Amino acid sequence: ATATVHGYPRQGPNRELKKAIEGYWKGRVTPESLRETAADLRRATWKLLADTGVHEVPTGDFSYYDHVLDTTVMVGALPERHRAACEEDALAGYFAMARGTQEAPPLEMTKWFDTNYHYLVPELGPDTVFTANPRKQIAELGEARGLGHTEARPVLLGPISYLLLAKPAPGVDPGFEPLTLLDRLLPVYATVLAELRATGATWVQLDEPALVQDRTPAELNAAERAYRELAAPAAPTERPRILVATYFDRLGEALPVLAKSPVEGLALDFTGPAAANLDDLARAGGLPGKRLVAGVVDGRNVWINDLEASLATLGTLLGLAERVDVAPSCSLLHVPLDISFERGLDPQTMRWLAFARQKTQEVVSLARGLAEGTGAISAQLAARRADLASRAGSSLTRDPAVRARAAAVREADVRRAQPYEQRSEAQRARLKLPPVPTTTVGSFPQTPALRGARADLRAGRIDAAAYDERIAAEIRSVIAFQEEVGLDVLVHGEPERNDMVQYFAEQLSGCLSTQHGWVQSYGTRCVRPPIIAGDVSRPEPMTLRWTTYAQAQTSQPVKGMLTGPVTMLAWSFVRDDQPLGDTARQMALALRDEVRDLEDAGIGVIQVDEPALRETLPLRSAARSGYLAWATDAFRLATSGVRADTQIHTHMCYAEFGDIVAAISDLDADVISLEAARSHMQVARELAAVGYPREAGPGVYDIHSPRVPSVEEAGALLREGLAALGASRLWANPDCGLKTRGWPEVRAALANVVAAARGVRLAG
Ligand code: THG
Ligand code: ZN
Repeated sequence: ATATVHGYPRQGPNRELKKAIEGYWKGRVTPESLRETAADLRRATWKLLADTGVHEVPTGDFSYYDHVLDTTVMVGALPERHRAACEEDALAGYFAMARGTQEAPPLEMTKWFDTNYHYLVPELGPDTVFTANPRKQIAELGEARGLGHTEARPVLLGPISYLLLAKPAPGVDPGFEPLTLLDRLLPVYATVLAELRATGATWVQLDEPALVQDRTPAELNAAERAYRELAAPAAPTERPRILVATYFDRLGEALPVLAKSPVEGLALDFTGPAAANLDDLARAGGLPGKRLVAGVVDGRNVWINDLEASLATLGTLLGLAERVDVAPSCSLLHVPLDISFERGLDPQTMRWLAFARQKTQEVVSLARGLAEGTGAISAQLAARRADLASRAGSSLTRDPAVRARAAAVREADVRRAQPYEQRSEAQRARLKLPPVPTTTVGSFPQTPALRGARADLRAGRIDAAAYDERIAAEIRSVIAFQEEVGLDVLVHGEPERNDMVQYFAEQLSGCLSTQHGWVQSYGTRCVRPPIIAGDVSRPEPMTLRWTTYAQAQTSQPVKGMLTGPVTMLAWSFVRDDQPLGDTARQMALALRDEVRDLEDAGIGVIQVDEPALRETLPLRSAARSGYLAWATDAFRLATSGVRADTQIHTHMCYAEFGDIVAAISDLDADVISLEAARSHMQVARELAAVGYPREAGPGVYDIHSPRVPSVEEAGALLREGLAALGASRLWANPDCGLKTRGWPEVRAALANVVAAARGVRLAG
C-alpha cells in the first residue's frame, strides 16, 4: 500500500499566490514573476509531499483561480465573449473569464458541491465545439517529473462532472442539457490522456464528485459509456491507467457502474456518511483486478484521524480489491495548510487538529501500517490513542451546564408564544412604520480607513480606546446618513466586524480561531473558518454595546444584527463527535441569550441572518428533510424567546430558493429579506405560491454590481413585489449587505430605493 493525496492547498504558507495574482491584476507583478511564484509553490508542495512519504504526487490540481475554469480552458469551451481576449493573451483572458471586464461579464460563480469553495460555471450550448488544450496539464506533469517526482499523477475534472456542473450559455434554450455534449467531449479527453501518457504519466485521476449526487438512469448510462470509451483497451503506451475519484458522499447507484467499467482504479470516500461505501462495495462484489484508493482521512474537516479505526476499515478493504492505497477523502484544498503554524492555541487542543500537512502524515502512517503491520507504527498509534482520549474527555468538549440546558429544550421553546397575526399587530403599534418600509440588510461599506484602524489596533499603533472611538464615529456617521436619506429601520453598519462568523466565534466559548488557517473561498479570496471544538456558550453579550450605542443616536428603530446558528456551522469547521443538530442547538441557545439581551435593552427589531441555509442542503435528497428539520429548529430556538412586539427579521443570499421556500416559511420570522434583484422578484412569487403569510423584502438593489438602480427600476420591482405580496407585507431593501460596495454608489442607490418606496406608497 502507498499513500497519495487528491490535491493540496494552492495559496502557499503566506498566501503568496493570492498576493502575486492580486499584484499582477494591479500591474505591480509581471506575468513572468507570477509564473515563477506559482512554480515555486508547486515545487515546495511536491517536495513536502515527497519528504512526508507521498511519492505519487498530484499534478494539475494547482490553479491560478479555479480548477473548473482550468478544465474549461483544457477542453476549449471558452465563452464567445471572452474568446478574443484569451487568444490575444491567455493569462489575461483567463482572469477576464473569472472576473469580467468592462465589455464582457465573468462566468457565473457557484458553490462546489456542499463545500465553501466556489467554482466558475462552464457555459455550454448545442454549438459548443471542444478542442483539446492540455498545455497546463502537460507542463505541470513535466515540471514534477523534471524535479524527480516520476510517479506524479495528473488530476483532472472528469467529463461527466464537468458537463453536470455546466449550465446553458446565455442565449441558449434554458432547457438545454450539457450532458448531451458527451460524445463531443470524450475524444478531447482521450487526446488529453494520450498526451499525458506521452509525457510519462502511468496513472491519471479523473474526478467525478457529481456521481455521488442523486443521478438519473440516463446520467448513469452516460457515465457507463464515458468510462467504457475512455478506458477502452489500448496499448499500454497509448493511455495512462485511469483512476476515477469520487468524494463528498457515498457513490450509491453509480458504484456498480464504475465497478463494472474497464477503468483500472477507483478512489472512494469512506468518511462520515460516505462510510456506507464499505458495505456497498462488499455487496457489489468488490473491485476484482482494480486498484482502490481508500479515502479514510476526512479531507474537508480538521480533526485528527482515529488511525486504529481507519486501519480496521483498510483491513476489510484489502479483501475487496487487487491493491489498496490510502488517501484523504478529497482534495486537501478545503483545509488550512499546517496546524504547526499556529501560535496562541492551547497546546493540548492543537493535538486534536490535523490540517493538510498533518493529514498527509496520517495517510503515510496508515499506508505503512497497512503494508508492514501495526507494529511498524505503534508509536503513532499510542500517541494517537492518547490525543483522542484527551479530546473525548476534555471539559471543552463536555460542558455539563450547556448539555443540561440543551437537553431541557421543549417544543414551546422553538415556538413564538403568539401567532403571527397578534405579533404583527403589536409590532405595528410599537414600530409605527409606513407601508412598504425601507431598510438595509446590515453592513455598510468597509472603508480602507476602517480596515486600517483594525490593522493599527493589531499592530499596537493605536490602543483599544482609540479603536473604539473610530468605530463609534463610524456608527454615528452611518446613522446620520440613514436618517438623512430617509430609511425607516436603521442599522449600525457593522464597522466592528471583519468576517461576521469569525467575529461571533471569537466571542463564544467552545470555538477556536486561527491566525494562519486560511482556506480558499473563491479565486484569491480566502477565509479563516473558526473551529467549533467544544460545547458552545456565550460568556458575555456580543453585539449589545454597539447596537445600543447606535440606538442612542436616533429615534428611528435600529435593527440588531446576528448570524444564525446554521450559518455559524456552515462557515466553520464543526466538531465531528456529535450530530450537527446537537451543535446547532447549542449555538442557537447562545444566540437566544443575545437576542434576549438586545430585546431587554430596548431593541425592537432583531435580524438573524441565515445566508447559508440553502447552500448547506445535503447533496442527496434523502438527507434533506432531516437537515431542514434541525436547521429550522435551531433558527426558531434562537429567535422564539421574544415578546410579540419584537420583530424578528432574517436574511438569505443567492437566488435559488425554489426548493426550500417551505422551509423558509417554517422559520416563522416576521420579515425576511432575500436576493431577488437579479431574478426579477421570482422569489416573491414563489413565497406567495406556498402561502407565505408574513412580510418579505425581495431585494430591489443588486449589490453584487457597482450599478446604481434608478428610481423607476426599483419602483418597477417593488410593484412586482406588491402584486405578489401586497402593501402591508412588502419591504424595500437591497438584496444583501453593502460591505463590499463604495460609499458614492451606496448613497445614490439607497436614495433611489427610498424614493421608489415613497412613490409606491403614494400610488397605493
Ligand atoms: N464568511 C465566511 N465564510 C463565507 C463567507 C463569509 N463563505 C461563503 C462566502 N461568505 C464567501 N465569500 C467571501 C467574500 C469575501 C472574502 C472571502 C469570502 C474576502 N476575504 C479576504 C481576502 O481573501 O482577501 C480576507 C478577509 C479577512 O481578512 O478576514 O474578501 O462571509 N466565514
Ligand atoms: Zn446576503
